[in-house]
Amino acid sequence: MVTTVDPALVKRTAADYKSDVKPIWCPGCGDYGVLSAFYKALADMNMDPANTVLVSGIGCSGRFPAFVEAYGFHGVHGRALPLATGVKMANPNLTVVVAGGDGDAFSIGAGHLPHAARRNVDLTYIVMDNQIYGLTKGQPSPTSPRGMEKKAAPYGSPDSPINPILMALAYGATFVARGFSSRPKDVTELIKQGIRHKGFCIHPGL
Ligand SMILES: Cc1ncc(C[n+]2csc(CCOP(=O)(O)OP(=O)(O)O)c2C)c(N)n1
Ligand SMILES: [Mg+2]
Repeated sequence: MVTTVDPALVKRTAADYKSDVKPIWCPGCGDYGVLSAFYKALADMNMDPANTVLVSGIGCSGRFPAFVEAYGFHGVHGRALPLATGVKMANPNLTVVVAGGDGDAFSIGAGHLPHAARRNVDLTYIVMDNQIYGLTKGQPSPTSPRGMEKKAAPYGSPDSPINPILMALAYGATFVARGFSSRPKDVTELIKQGIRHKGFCIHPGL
């Protein structure tokens, strides 16, 4: 006999949102803290995976959708916001969360931020800002501190970093918050507030 259960009556736990794909981030990476905070936020809100979509660009952080038991779209570098805007326009009933890195958000994809903000698209954008291009082995990003020495910047990063919070506020984002991955309880609360917020919200931080 087939019985159907109203999805709203199912009480999910954080473990229910873990996919079969295991993260292969470097040991100690703050991305793990954001991911576990995200599972917890989904569980606290009892989100229905069938109505939840994760969209990302490219980067270590761009692998986020693969680790979550929900719909996902791993797009191309810097184009997560236009993809997510399209998903939300096609079905406004979906909860659409965008995840990505500081390079994806503030470098190659920076041109999309002001437009997502001014249109106040109902998206939650989680930027995992590790102040570096992680996936490609450590080139300076727009948020790298001045003077940061790496193999790809042997004389130190010569440029001053941007301030993503000020940038998001200047663009008119209607919810802006910053968390720290080593404080997952705080990050969980911020993610929940962001998802509940009707409009564009951005969480740069790691
Ligand atoms: C069009 C294009 N340009 C460059 C790359 C190479 N690339 C892949 S990831 C990346 C930077 C990722 O940095 P970030 O967004 O900060 O993510 P992280 O890996 O640090 O999480 C770059 C430059 C690419 N994949 N596609
Ligand atoms: Mg990065």
